[in-house]
Amino acid sequence: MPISVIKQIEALREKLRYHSYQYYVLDDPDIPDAEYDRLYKQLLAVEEKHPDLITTDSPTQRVGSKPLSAFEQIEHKMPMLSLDNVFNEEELQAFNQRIQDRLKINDEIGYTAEPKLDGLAISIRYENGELIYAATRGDGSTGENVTQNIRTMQSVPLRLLGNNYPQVLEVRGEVFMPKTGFDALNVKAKKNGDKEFANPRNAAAGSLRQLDPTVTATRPLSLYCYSIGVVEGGNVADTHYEILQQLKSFGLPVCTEIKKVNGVKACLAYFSDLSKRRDQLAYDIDGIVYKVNDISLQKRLGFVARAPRWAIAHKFPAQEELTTIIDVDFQVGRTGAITPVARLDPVFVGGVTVSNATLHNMDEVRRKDVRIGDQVIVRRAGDVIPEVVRVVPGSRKKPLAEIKMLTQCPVCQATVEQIEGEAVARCTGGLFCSAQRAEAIKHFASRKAMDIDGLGDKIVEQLVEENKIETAADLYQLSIEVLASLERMGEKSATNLIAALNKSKQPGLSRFIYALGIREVGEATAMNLANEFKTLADVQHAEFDDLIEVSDIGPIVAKHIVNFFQQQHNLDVIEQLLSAGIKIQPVKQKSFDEQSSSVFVGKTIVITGTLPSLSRGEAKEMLLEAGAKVTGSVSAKTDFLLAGDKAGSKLSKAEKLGVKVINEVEMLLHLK
Ligand code: D41
Repeated sequence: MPISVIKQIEALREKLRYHSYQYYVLDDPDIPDAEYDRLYKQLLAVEEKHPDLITTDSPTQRVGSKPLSAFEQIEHKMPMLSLDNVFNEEELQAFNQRIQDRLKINDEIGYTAEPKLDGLAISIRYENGELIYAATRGDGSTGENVTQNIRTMQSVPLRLLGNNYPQVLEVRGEVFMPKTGFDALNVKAKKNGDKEFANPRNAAAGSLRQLDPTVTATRPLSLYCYSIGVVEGGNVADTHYEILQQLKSFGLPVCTEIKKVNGVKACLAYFSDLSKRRDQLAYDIDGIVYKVNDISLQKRLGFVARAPRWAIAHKFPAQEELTTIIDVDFQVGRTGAITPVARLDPVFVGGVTVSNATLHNMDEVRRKDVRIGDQVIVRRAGDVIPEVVRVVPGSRKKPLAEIKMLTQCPVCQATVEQIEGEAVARCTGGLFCSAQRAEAIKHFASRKAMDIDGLGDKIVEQLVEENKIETAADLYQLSIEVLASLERMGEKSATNLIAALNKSKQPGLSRFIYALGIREVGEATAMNLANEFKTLADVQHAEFDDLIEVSDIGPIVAKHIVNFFQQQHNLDVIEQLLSAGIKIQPVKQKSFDEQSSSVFVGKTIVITGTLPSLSRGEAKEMLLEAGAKVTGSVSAKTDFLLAGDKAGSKLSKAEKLGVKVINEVEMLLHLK
């Protein structure tokens, strides 16, 4: 191979990368598109003559050829956290105050302020400058491998620029669809008789979840990076703002609106400025994110549950529109709660057409004095269920009938009960009520639960109504024939659904607990239960007193959990699920060294012996600050024993129980 060819190819690739960088990252194209195309075609031609010189990081290698049959799961080596919200100045002040109190700082805190893009969070891993994989956020611990699709995005470098990047660099950011690209995509969809997308966020999500990367390649997706995950073999700056500048210098796109601001007043000024310019931005945003700029302060603040204490999303107010209530129906939820739902004259609000809105419960109906025929204001914020806010004052021109709660369940006719002191009314039919059963099964199959692809609400309703299934466990006994006999189901979708059911058979413990649909046990609580008890059997047998020890679980939730596992039919369903081949994956206990700087969050730690430099009180304070629980005695629930000199009986007990023992240096290293 002549050296000159290799050099020519590399020079062309570098030029193309550089011009892409000018265009996508700096937003400052330095050559006309036609010139870029000419260079690109030149590279294609040379590569065609020398196929053995094609590398995966070549600008010509964005679109892989093979569609996938499903996305693989990828575990995030450092979890992708979520963001807490505030909705007004007062809540933002309180956020800032908590930070000042914790850090014991009276001066104004330095923040960065950035638009909160309305897209999907992803993580992209580079090793030695080369894009290795990209994964969606998923539940924060595990996401889907969308590498093929991310590679098709022109703004995502397949190779980082320069040579100052760390050996391993995970970048986190938001994939979104700019407004003009979205409009063009919908015009095209309409012309071709395809389904249009409701809003840019849905379009971005749909495009990223394509199994065929050639489809994704035609979609106008963009990326802005907003933080980093794992970094190895290299240094990053010590402020958030400078880290973002570094990312930019590696060729990664970063939003140009990000600013440094000091104190709450400056945050609010930024918020107000961007609110005014929101419509002129090229992309949809649903708020502003503020982050403590200094990384060492971020580390001192740590995390609670799954969100950092050092960042907050300040959401724009929900959008509101006027419409009319055509009717009120009652829906039965999986726990029997009966919710009044307003049927509306369809109205476009917050990016989608809304024709139903919740009225929550009868207390709310009475408080707002909502009646059929009223003109009302409906509100929709982000991904929240639309709600009726209030009746338009003075709009009721004639007397209208009051809305009354039903006395019998609209589905199973069982009595509806209203418990003293509770706002919600409930159907007493329990599992005899097909609506409750159907809702429980829908919840079981949903994305954040067992994630059974293709088992939509309508299918579950049909299966339950036609008595083809009674419980979630029956799903795993369905045959292709039975499924294919359903309305709007063919042989092919039936086969796919069976495959999806099989694929769902290896859930993590927290997903499985969440899927059971125990009252008030959401994703975060399920995660806490899994981490605390490690096995399903231990969760099942946990007593009230053990449960209230778990973070986020109070007496009411603890009681719901105990009740759930006392009911024989629930135990039967669990038994049937396990004998249908569901294998709950063991809770992963990462080795100490693999864990991120947040190793102590939510962990139970015992301190013993004389530490070389700190007093036990000081060590305790630092650990509490890092989100740990510090207790006095070693038990099976202890995560770490921090041991100094003359550790004595606690050390021997920890060793016997297999509790990880660390010393002061190890603790300090992991607090940094
Ligand atoms: O623009 C966004 N949507 C955005 C999302 C942003 N600008 N910054 C973010 N920062 C974080 C932390 C502070 C946890 C690194 C985020 C998100 N998280 C986020 N997006 C989805 C879940 C969390």
